[in-house]
Amino acid sequence: DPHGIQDVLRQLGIKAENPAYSTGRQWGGAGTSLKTIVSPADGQRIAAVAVATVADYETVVQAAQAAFPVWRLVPAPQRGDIVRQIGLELRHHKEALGKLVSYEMGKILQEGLGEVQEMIDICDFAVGLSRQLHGFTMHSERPAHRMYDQYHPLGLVGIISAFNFPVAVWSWNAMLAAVCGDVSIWKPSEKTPLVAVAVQHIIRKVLEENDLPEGVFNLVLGGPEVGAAMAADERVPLVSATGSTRMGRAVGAAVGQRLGRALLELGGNNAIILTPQADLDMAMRAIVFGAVGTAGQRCTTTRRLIIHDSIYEEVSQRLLAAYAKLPVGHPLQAGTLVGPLIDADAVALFTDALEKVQREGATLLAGGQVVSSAELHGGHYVLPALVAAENHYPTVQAETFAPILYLIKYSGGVGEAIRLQNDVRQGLSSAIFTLNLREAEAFLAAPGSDCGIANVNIGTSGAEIGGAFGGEKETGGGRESGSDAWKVYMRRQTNTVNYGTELPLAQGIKFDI
Ligand code: UN1
Repeated sequence: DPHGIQDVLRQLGIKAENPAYSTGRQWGGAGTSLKTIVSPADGQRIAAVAVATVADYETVVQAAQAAFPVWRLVPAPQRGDIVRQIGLELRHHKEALGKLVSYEMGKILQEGLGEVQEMIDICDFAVGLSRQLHGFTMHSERPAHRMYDQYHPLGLVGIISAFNFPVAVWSWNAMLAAVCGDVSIWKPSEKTPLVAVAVQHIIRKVLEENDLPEGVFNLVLGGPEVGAAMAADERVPLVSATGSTRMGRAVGAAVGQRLGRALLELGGNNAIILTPQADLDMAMRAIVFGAVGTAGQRCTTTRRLIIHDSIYEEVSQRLLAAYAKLPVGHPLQAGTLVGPLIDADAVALFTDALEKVQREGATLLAGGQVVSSAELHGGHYVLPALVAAENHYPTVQAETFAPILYLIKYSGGVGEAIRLQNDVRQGLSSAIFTLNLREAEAFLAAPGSDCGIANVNIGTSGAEIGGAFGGEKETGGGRESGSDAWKVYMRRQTNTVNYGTELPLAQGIKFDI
């Protein structure tokens, strides 16, 4: 056990076999079928989890329904205090949880720790927010009338999270939901249930010490049937789902069918524009981190580089040099910058996309091989690929969840680069590197980037939690995390109070009875 995994599992309360669901402190569903979880880093068995059934989901929903009327009466700043304590517990377990994220999901330890830091950061954000669930006051058009809006707790919030950010995305949703007075039901990715079990154990101490009822923070380790049950469930007014566009379409349609609220954060096809006035030293670090970080498995991963032809040669040479010495290896090994892909299917998608795009006319410039060294045996490692391509190729238009960076040339002004950047079906993250004010502002203006995130002299990935996170078009339109994303977790109410002695009608309507 060179990486001390057994110690981490012990610290985080992971057993050899773990139950299928939890309503807070209590666990259940141990009798159902077992699923073994292996690490993408070395193929070793980590532990097993029981798979929740729709009946297990029903038990969890009932616990959540019972908890909601209690939890919504706890004053928001006191709900914030619970979140504050959760943030402290996460700090305490940052090292162990970061390591388990790294080992179960495959991202390098630095990124595993960074992910737990995002959880801590959103806790701090949510604590402050718990005293700032503000509405507006308006001036009524009628005399002796007062108008304002207020935000009430919404109810049960379903959280469907993906394997690539297996715990942070839960925290963005669950911590905001908690201070908003909602109770949450978390269905994590089937590929990464153990970190979810670990998180539930970490928050247990806080739930116990504060004597919280069962049902405020729920976990259900189910498959697509459980996701479908949640999406169709009228008792769940908000379903927040992160993952593929295919999954999002199904969830969005089911939630829409019952006129519920869906918060969707789906695929991206993120580009960085490099204009002739880019600071290339700065840009290189952003590009390489964005393209190969998390082995290309972030929804914000840089997938396209739109390069002015006057600097194309220099950029491609510098990238070739950087890619030639990328340390691909075990994610817990110090010095590794590129860990494994999540599983064998992901490796096949990577290889297929490279074959397909070359048939469409692209040139493979570097990487693209599956790594098969004895040292990395059992893991799903690939060499990140650099590909010279054109934006309209069908494979470039699709999101392949792997480290493939497409180099695309433009020759006109920044307007042409922006058109190429926008000419995909996804709209999550985007960036421009330029020291030219006109180019930067054109990129940020209304006819500029059509994405939910648009950065200047910063890459496409690694957003701070303080901003609203999400994107347009096939990315699904939802916003999670910072800014005023909390509003979607609440029920908005407009109130008008008449403290006068007359009953004037709005719009000056005369109606005498
Ligand atoms: C995701 O990949 O689903 O901006 C989330 C980033 C991270 C979150 C990514 N803060 O890259």
